[in-house]
Amino acid sequence: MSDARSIEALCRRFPPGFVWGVASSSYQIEGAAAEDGKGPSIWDDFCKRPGVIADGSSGAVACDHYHRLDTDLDLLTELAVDAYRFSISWPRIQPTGAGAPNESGLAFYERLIDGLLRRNIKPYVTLYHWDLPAALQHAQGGWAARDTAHRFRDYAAIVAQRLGDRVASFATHNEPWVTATLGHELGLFAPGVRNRAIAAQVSHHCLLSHGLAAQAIRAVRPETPVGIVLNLSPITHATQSGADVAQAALEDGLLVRWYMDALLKGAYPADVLGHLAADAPRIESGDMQLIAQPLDFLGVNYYYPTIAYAGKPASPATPGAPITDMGWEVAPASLTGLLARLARDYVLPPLMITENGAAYRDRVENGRVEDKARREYLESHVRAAADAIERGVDLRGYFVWSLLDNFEWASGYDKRFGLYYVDYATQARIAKSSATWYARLMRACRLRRS
Ligand code: IFM
Repeated sequence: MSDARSIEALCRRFPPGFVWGVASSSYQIEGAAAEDGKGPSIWDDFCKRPGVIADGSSGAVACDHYHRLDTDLDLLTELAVDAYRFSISWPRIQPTGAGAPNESGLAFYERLIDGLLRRNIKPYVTLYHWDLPAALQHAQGGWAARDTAHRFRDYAAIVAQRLGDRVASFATHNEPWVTATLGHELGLFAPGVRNRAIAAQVSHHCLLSHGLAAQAIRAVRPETPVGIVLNLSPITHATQSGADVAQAALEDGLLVRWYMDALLKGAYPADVLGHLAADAPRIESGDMQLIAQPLDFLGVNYYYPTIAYAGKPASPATPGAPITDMGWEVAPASLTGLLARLARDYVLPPLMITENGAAYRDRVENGRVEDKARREYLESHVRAAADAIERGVDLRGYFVWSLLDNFEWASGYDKRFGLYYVDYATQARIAKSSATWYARLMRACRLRRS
């Protein structure tokens, strides 16, 4: 089949209203870390600690997106996507995490949203993608304090009031497991705490803040869909040994069921509570009902499957399997399996794949970036998403991570996920061949709808 025919055939496997997009996050691309009244975030602080970021870098400049907004939005037009998922930097809106909003911060996101709407692109807003105002961390221990959930509710209300009339949806949190576990148990991400009990409490406060924010948004904008985004991975056991099987069940509890059960069943899984024992979070009466209020959508970020081993850390790849530059296994069928499993085990709201993508060692040659491996990764995962729909999963959207190469947290700038290559010395953007392919897919899918 010719390339054009195969792209058209792929589009036909998705329903007409399916939302196609790309995603990014504030700290990873914006830069302008201390401009126009923005307060410092915990990532601004964390990056100053020696040794925590692989290349010693930070998001202080990143892709300089804050100063290149219009030309970056033009890239979205070039890609012909329906939607752009981005996050709002809380410390741009409330520099200390409380009190009156910073008008310049709101104005930036107003410009972003209006720029999208002018280009006929739907704004998918995430309220928290890890850049907590540092003042909340210093004053009260950040997410370890219950009060931070209330501060988040106030921030959400400000954003909903000011921008909510023009956004397609609000996601409260991006990947609360990362905030809790990488940020507070393993200490690999900001704020760099290593304490399992604090991590468990943080996960509860993030979920609680999701519930409070959802209520606040709905009070102001009852028509705007509200959801949350989780990083989910199917967990398999390395061998059939009882110990590996038990470890896989526990890992699934910690990563998947802890969040899914709380949000969709209103209770934390008993086996994980038992495992945490004295480190389990303090839960006040009414918390679980708040957390489990109806979701308008659930965002799933999928990258790789997880292999569990008794007595050693889980691995993001089966030995010998093809991997990306992150060391993550390329396993599209695991995406189909994951979505089908969620649909089997839960009464779900509509699902969106809010992130999927791959880092590879891109090289610019003669002004071009030929990233065949990324294109194949994306195409195989889009096919896997279609397989899930054909198996009955109510999947409504797919977003590539990411629009641009960007600051990949503790890995710094060495890992490139973008459809557009960023030359950080000049801030030039170069469309990779995967961008050209994705734009063709977008145009073909758009034609079907018109
Ligand atoms: O870059 C991150 C993003 O911030 C959250 N999800 C996973 C991506 C790749 O690691």
